[in-house]
Amino acid sequence: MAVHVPKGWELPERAVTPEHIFLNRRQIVRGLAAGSIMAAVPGLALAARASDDPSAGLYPVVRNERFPAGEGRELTSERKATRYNNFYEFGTSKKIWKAAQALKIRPWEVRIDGEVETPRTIAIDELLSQMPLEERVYRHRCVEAWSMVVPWTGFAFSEFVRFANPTANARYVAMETFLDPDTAKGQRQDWYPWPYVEGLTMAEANHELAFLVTGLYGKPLPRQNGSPLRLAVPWKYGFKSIKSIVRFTFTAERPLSFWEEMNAREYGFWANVNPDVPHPRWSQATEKDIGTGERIPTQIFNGYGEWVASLYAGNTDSTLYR
Ligand SMILES: Nc1nc2c(c(=O)[nH]1)N[C@H]1C(S)=C(S)[C@@H](COP(=O)(O)O)O[C@H]1N2
Ligand SMILES: [Mo]
Repeated sequence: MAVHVPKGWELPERAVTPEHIFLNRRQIVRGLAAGSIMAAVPGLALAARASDDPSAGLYPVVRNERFPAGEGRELTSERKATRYNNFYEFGTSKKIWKAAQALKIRPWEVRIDGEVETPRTIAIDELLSQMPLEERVYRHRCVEAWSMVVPWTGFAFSEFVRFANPTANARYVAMETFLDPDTAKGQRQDWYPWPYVEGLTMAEANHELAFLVTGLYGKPLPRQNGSPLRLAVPWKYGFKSIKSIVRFTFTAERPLSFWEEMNAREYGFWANVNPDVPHPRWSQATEKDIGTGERIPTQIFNGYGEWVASLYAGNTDSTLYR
């Protein structure tokens, strides 16, 4: 008997329960007028901060339903996703969200150079006005064995590649985070190879899942989540998803990423999620969902195998999964 096994994109959306946006824009404006009352309520202060962002009027945008959250997964609450972060520029604990408010997100320019027809620098708001924004619910799996499910807003990396117009010599794209030790105290710790760098092959960058993120929960991206521009490559460990990007350099040579430079044995260039390849110091078989608190099995390519496995067909690199 032929059994029809549904593909991920055929599964119902019931697994994802969009949470209510607890403040609408009018409430935020009213809150701003209330001034000092805001300071007493941290949640309100943060929402007001997001509305300070000149791109606030672009949100929310329509969700692309092509990428389901997965059976049994719920959206992680906005509060959890914005209060439990990795952003070493602001400290090595998960509680950097307050420190990250020091980040100056305007003016913000993005440099595009290396193997491109015409190197250029573009202001973030100009870039935003040229890219087709959509919302996508993605799973995010940190190498530390925790995970979340969040609605990012952004644009397909392939759209950005088209805009950047790389030459035929480009085989990789390197991305770089800002460097500003005055506001980011973590960058005064000089044993780290600042600035944070990550990279993808051109095939990965052009893959439909590779997403450049500018928003979260239908609002501009909070600073602690990597405002104003970060990457989301959900089939890879979270450290690949570089935050607060200021530069894209197209190259013929594979870039050396921040974590690879720190410890190549533990964190490689590929970093594809695989439950069967343990980290040298812990198992990757399961992960803790920081929303539900449940421990759940980790899936190959974080459950995106049906989309991305073909990218690595015939790739026998022993570091494909770390
Ligand atoms: N520039 C920069 N990008 C970064 C990091 C960082 O420390 N600095 N941490 C990475 C790691 S390990 C993870 S898990 C995710 C965390 O993203 P989130 O805080 O939005 O959940 O960001 C990634 N991008
Ligand atoms: Mo991570």
